[in-house]
Amino acid sequence: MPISNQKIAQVLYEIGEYLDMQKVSFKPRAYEKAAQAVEGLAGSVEEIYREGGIKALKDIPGVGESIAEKIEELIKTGKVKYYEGLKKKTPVNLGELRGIEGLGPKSIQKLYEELGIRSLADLERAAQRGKIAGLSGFGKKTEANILKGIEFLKGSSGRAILGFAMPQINSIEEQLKKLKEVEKLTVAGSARRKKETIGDIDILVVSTKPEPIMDYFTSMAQVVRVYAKGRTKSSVRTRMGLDVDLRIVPKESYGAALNYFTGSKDHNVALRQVAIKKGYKLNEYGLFKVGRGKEKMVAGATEEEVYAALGLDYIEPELREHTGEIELAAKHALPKLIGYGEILGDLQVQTDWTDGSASIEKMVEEARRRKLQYIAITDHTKRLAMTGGLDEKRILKQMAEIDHLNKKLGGSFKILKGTECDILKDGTLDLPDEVLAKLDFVGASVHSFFHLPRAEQTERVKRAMRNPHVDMIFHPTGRILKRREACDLDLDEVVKAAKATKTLLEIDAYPDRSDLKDEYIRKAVEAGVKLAVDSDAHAPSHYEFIDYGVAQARRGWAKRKDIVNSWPVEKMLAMLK
Ligand code: DGT
Ligand code: CA
Ligand code: CA
Ligand code: ZN
Repeated sequence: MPISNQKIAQVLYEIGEYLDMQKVSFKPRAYEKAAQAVEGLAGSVEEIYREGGIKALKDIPGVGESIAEKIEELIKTGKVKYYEGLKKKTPVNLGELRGIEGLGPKSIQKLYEELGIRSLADLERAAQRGKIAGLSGFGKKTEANILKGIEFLKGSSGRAILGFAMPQINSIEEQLKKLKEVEKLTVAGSARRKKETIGDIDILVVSTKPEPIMDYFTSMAQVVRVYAKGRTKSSVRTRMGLDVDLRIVPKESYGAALNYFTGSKDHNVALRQVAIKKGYKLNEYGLFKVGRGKEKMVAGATEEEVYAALGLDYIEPELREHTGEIELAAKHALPKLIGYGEILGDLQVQTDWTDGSASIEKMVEEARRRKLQYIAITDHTKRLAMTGGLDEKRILKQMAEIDHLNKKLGGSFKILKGTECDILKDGTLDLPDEVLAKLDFVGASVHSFFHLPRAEQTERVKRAMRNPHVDMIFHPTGRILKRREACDLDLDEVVKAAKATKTLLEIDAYPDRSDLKDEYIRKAVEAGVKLAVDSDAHAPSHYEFIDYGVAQARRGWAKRKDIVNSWPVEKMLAMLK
């Protein structure tokens, strides 16, 4: 079994965290940096090692001799002795406990030392009995937040984050497509509608010979359980904990089946009502004219013909949530959504000046390779000390470097001088106005005090928007899927203030953020607030997340004119405050 970059990164992260728990200095940060670099690599670390050995590993940014040796050991033996030793010293389930928002390595160490907490179950028991509130440095509020975090984790388990599940979906898709019996294959369900999280993967195949496909599907290497195996439908569970449904249909029914299995269920139900009103019957086999005991198929081979026969314009999968799309399709008034591939620039990019893994040059190089025309360098600011956030002096230095790089580029690509400036507790900013005034682009975001009461949190963000230099609020609600709830914010107020102050709102495409989410995007679009789709890249490979942000924008009914970084750089800059 080849070892994935993700697994290697996880081991490196955990080594860093165990070292941090044991109060070792400097080393934890080195492991974290190396882990980030590994995570962000486009190619396979194992292959890099097989081709070039330790020496090639050391070319990965942040990977020195000692870390390279550990990666080698992991690839060769599946284990790292050093890591096992650290685990023995503090035998806690870091993977589990780190899932609770706000629990860092040092708190975990303390909970272990004082209360013997090793697992999530231990933690929940102790919190329920009020034992955590009594520890110095914890208190009642922390205890309540821990319980909240545990509840949150339970509520969101079972669903996978689309962007993180996508490599798995692609791999299954590719394997099945290689079978000669597969005539056509489409991923349907919530993954086709591009929902931010998916309950399972639904795959639709056209074939006249289902048996060998089902045999193959139920015995793929990643399958750990077969729930059902039949001629038209099989269901399995993968090693990564995702369920996959495979359905095989004949060519004539493909469109109707795709429509049915794409959903959403509410969209399907409403569509069926339209059919009934027209004297038709709609199901996964086709659209039928019903009359005197006889049924005649009128459409079914393609989705387009099904919608057309119902008198509707084609409805993009991202809109199929039964929130008005059918009515508009009947009136030929659906919006023309922003398209994949229409993003020209990325307005949130971190570099190795703070917690990104790559240099400005590397981030520029990859952006150009992906045909972007501009990026804003938006490293963190000083309050976010753990990322090495920039103070006034260092950001001025970075600006000089960007000027220099822009000159070298000679206008073929534009690097914008930007920041991801922390919004402090009271809504003021982490950099002085004189510095913000010198930047091309100012993004501001909340990275602390996530639990302020609604009115205070809303006023905090509004105050930041009133700053004449703040162009955009990054990841406005601060949520992290499966880990942290959104801040309690009055989004209607935020949207109103964005409009009044001409502040942009971000659609952060990083898969576990997807922030703003679809319904809020739609509110912003309706209010005439402009948005941007950013990758929030911390490594070159992260630009690929942009498509998930576009998906989210489409689910929020956004058009090209709503998304400022789908515009050329001059036009985009001209619309900033
Ligand atoms: P998920 O998996 O929870 O993220 O959401 P979906 O939408 O992928 O739902 P899933 O996998 O249960 O079913 C796939 C599609 O099949 C769903 O979007 C619509 C269709 N479907 C499933 N059950 C029903 C049903 O009871 N009635 C109708 N009309 N359609 C259904
Ligand atoms: Ca599904
Ligand atoms: Ca399903
Ligand atoms: Zn951020």
